[in-house]
Amino acid sequence: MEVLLHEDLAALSDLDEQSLLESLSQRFRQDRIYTYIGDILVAINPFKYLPLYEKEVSESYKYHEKTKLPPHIFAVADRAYQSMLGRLATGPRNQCIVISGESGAGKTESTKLLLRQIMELCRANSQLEQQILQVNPLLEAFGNAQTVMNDNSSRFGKYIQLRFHNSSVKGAKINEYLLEKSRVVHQDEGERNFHIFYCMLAGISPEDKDMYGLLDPTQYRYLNGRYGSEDIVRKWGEKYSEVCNAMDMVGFEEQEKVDMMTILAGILSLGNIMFEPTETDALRVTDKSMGWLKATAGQFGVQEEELLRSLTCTLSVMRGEAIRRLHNQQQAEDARDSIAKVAYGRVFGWIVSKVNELLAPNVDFDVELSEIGILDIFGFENFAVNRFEQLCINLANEQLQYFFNHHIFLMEQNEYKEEGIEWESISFKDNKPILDLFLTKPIGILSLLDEQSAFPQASDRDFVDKLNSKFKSSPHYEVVRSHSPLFTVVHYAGKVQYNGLGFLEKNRDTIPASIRSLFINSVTPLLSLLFAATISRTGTLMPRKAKLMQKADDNFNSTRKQSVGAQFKHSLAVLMEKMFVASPHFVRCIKPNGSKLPDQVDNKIVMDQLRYNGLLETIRIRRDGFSWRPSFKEFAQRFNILLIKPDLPLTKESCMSILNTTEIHGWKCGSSRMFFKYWHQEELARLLERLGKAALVIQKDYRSMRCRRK
Ligand code: AOV
Ligand code: MG
Repeated sequence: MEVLLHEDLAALSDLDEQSLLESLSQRFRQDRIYTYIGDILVAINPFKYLPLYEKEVSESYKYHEKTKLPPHIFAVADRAYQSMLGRLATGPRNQCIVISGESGAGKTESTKLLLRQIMELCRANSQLEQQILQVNPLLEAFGNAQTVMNDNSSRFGKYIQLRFHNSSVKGAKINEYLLEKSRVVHQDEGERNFHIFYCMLAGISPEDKDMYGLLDPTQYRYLNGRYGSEDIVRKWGEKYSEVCNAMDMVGFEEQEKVDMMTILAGILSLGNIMFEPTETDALRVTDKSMGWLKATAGQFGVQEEELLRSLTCTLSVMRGEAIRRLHNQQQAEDARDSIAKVAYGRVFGWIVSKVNELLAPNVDFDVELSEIGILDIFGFENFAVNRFEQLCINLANEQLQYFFNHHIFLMEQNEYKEEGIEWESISFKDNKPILDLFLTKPIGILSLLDEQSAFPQASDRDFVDKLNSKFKSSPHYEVVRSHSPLFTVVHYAGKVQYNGLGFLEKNRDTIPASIRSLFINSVTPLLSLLFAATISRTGTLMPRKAKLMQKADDNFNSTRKQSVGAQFKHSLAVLMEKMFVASPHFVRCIKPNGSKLPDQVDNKIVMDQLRYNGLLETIRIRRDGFSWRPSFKEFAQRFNILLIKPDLPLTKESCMSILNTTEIHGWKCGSSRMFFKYWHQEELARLLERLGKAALVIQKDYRSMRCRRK
């Protein structure tokens, strides 16, 4: 029993796959959803409310000793915060908390709990704290949606950076990654559009509904003509007030909110515009949807004729001459959908950049800020049909797994070798080859996709044929024999079959100039701003530079515009760079079953996750390894106080004599650094604290002695 209930799996001497599974599910059945592997937190999604996050619990985890309380997500918050303040250990001041797990495993919930607890820790209690906490409901409304894997699935990735000066929070910045815009115009079976549409329709007052020109929800094609039960609609309505409230708190202006909702209403109307061929070459809008055309033009604040033109034909300039090409029905429908996607995407990007503007730290330039970043991306996905979006999402998860492996296995074991520490190597499933399959130049999947996207005539089939011929012998790639352009990637977390249809178009993601000029001329201020400016990779609006760039890609040959794949690759690389120089904290979320049900463990599903996460290997390395490895200088500088000799030379010998005065065992000395087990950090921090307290007592005694003398 003692073994099964152990709170730190790294403390167990003997553990195999089966007993690990048993141990975790035993704990889970007792609602102990959190377990440590050394300094790594494993969290199993309970899919039910647990009384784990109340005020008293939050209080008890502030500045606590790790071993005194059960494992908890609040403990991770505490550790990150204390480390940032330099109270726990040496190492980079900037922290990053990396949360991983497949779709529905609990990453976003963990992120919210972490944010909440960090705000509690820095006792922000200010307007800024409220603003920061309100960002999540706002982004979730616009960026999350129901999928078959998760009712509140994040359809974008985010890295939230909390900025501090000493112990107090000064601001925050959000980086967002690749919103799944295609969801606006299409959802698969059992899925929904972004939450905000349903919330808006459910929560809006009758007067506002009239003002925005909204009709009955079941009428809208982009919502699949589906709505929800009374119960759900009531919840959406409540959520709408929360979102409006969040916008107010964060600092959005009334007019901006009105504009935003009007644009959303316009997107819904736009989706209902249908076309039919005429006897001549031209297309026309069906009689039934003439009303929708009018409504859309009104909502977007544009001329009806101009909107119609940009739907039914393309204007291009060739050798100085304007050429008009009429669309066929399919092209007109594609144009309609791409307007909807781009408008929604821009609104989302604008929200993020506005949030960043409002939450930017208000400090002098020379004030040095430290940071805690929390990474919450879209989890690994494997649906009935997997498209370009899933490919990007799964690539991001590969990258994250690589980051984990690199930190936990590679870096650590390399240092043992370099520093001459005796060590029996622990093998792990290295996913570098899969990352290479995607990212290598010039023949990775993304490069080949870019190459094909640059040919206007190339088809999705050509792209998949290229992949097949280049990668047929790769162990991480499988050719699929089919009429459709299918291919399979063997990811770290399992095989995923992708459907290449639409890859080239989605990767190019060009907006015809006619659409841009249509919107620039909109009388809705926000819409015109969104298209006059561009949103940079970092999420800020850059109007001036944007105009110059836009000129370049308005020339229809958008060769100079970076593809979606290339942008994504770049933003992942920037993120990794940032994370590699911070002190990481890992939270590994596990999904207990595939049915989103409480109190149920599906052994196969959990075992799969334990395996591909490499949890057994992680336990071994945390048990036997030395996860804290300060240099002699770092260590001696910080802990010389234990010897009460501030002028101690910063050498190996000093480190050893410091440690010899303590009762700490099991550490080792390398050639340039010390090697400690994960629990040593806390033990040393405790010694320092005790010393600090003793010093206070001495000071107090000394002062009272002086008083008495007087
Ligand atoms: P995800 O972020 O990992 O999936 P979420 O954090 O959205 O997953 O969790 C999915 C659902 O599980 C939530 O909506 C909650 O109902 C439930 N849940 C998760 N954690 C807890 C918890 N600690 N206590 C109670 N319920 C919880 V995705 O964004 O799809 O990759 O893309
Ligand atoms: Mg999520």
